Amino acid sequence: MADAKASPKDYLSGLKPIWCPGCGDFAVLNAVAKAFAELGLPKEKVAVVSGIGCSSRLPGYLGTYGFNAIHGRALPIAAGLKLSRPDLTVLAVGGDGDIFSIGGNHLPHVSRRNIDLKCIVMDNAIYGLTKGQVSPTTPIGEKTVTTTYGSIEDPIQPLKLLLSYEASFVAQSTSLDLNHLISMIVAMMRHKGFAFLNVRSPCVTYRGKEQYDVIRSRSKYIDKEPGYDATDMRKAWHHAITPEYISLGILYEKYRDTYEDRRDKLREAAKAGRDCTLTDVMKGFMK
Ligand SMILES: Cc1ncc(C[n+]2csc(CCOP(=O)(O)OP(=O)(O)O)c2C)c(N)n1
Ligand code: SF4
Ligand SMILES: [Mg+2]
Repeated sequence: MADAKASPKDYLSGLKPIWCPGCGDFAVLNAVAKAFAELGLPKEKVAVVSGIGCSSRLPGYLGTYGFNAIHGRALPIAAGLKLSRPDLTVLAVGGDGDIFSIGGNHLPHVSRRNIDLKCIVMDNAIYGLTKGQVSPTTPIGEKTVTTTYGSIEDPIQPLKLLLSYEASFVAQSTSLDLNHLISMIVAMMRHKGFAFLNVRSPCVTYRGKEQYDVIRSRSKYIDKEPGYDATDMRKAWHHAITPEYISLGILYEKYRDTYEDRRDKLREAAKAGRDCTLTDVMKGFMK
């Protein structure tokens, strides 16, 4: 049952974050607590799972259930948890290194299966915890401790990836706009199915303050366009790949059967014990 009296503070553990002053991850923590309070989620019905990284410390600062897993493995653990405990709201969080690099092979599968869990990436385009190595989202030409002349790699584009992985909810926000961030987290938590939110979250220590300037000067709130329709996949692609601006908002949201829905329908048919029922159920999925 929703706790009407819960305030954002009730969702915090009371541990003092050890992030550097100015780190974008503070805003994500605040936004998550505020979104949980707005949704009135019972604390004991929420589990936040992470991997390893500065950003992956986030579950420790929350007073919900939490699991700090190994590097890159937030998503498979979150998926297993959600499938075995459907009564829980399960949120996976982590960094661009954790989710797109070492853990990158898990994203396509939770997306295409449409498991009812949520994923927030704190994308600072660097490996923060390990002191500033190049990451899969570091822009080409960027100097880091492992690319002293500038990165020679083309970065991946998370929004483009998630659209092609068939994620049923794809959005982007930034630590620089707390209200927008809260609204995106609330929307993703309300979505039934796999929901992905990329958060442009500056690392002041290893990427400097210029990340703030870039996000501030190049962001565009795409869903403020008149007649904006988040179910339009072609528009979503445009906003995901355009080099002209950083798209903020829900790029794509479309409801379809979750993995759990199909599993339950098949189970019901199997229980009925008739082969023809099973075949009909399968045909329904293939439409
Ligand atoms: C198997 C394994 N490989 C490498 C590491 C070292 N390591 C810890 S965190 C990290 C990258 C962190 O970057 P990111 O996920 O972007 O998080 P951030 O610190 O930037 O928030 C790496 C390479 C590890 N802990 N385990
Ligand atoms: S190193 Fe970067 S990502 Fe890590 S806490 Fe400091 S500012 Fe944040
Ligand atoms: Mg990072």
